Amino acid sequence: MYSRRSRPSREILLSLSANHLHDKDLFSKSDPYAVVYKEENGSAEEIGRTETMKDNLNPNWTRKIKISENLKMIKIAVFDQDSSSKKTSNDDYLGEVIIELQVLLSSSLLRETSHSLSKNKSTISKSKLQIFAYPCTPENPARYRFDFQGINLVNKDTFSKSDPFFEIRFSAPNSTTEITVYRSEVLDDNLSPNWAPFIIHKDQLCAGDDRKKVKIVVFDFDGPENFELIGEAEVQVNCLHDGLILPLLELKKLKKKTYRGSGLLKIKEATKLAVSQEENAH
Ligand SMILES: [Ca+2]
Ligand SMILES: [Ca+2]
Ligand SMILES: [Ca+2]
Ligand SMILES: [Ca+2]
Repeated sequence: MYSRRSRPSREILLSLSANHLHDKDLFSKSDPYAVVYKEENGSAEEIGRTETMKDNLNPNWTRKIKISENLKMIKIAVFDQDSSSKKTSNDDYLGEVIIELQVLLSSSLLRETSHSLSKNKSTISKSKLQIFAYPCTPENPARYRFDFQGINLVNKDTFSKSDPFFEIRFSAPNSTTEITVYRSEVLDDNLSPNWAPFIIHKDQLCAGDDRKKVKIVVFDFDGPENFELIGEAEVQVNCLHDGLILPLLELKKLKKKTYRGSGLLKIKEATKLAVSQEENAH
């Protein structure tokens, strides 16, 4: 008799984005966030939620939700944040998807899948939720503290200066899908921005594998769904160190003889933090 070979269960990260969300704010656009629930016998228990994106009907959330691959059913619901409380009942409901996890994993482990966000089974909605699931190296409590600065960024505004922010992106294991894992604040009219330092978990940053390359992409913010590329730099996570300076390039301009780059990105600090006991909380 053979017994079924059991292997340790993996952890899975869910990367979520949505488009064509309903506008549920009177004087601005919806401020969407997504909540992932474990769905069991008709009751739903929250596992995690994304950050809120202000005035954006096509959000690409950066915070990844970690789940065990052993779950049977999950529900992902999207809300428009109207109150500061954590209670979803105070917010406008934008729709949900209920999926069997194995079905989701078989279709979305190597590519992004799109799901209709409906309010109930009979309605067809234009709103879509995109899900990309990818494995995470388990038991990885490490965190990093980063502090980034832009130097002499190109100006992308006509009547003022660029309003820069940056995103960190990485390509998921065995996939070319690029995932945004961090987005900085916007600093207005500033060509040498000193962004706020931040702490990020290794699993969120690179699915726990620091041999992965990350891309740091700097944009000029013109509006919540409207930004211009300033330039990008690529670097392996374990090569990030204090004082590292990376050229920011707009790749499609590289062929131009007159192109001199789009400025520099200085890594003022890249510290791997010591593992402590309170680390498990995200
Ligand atoms: Ca609202
Ligand atoms: Ca709003
Ligand atoms: Ca601009
Ligand atoms: Ca500006």
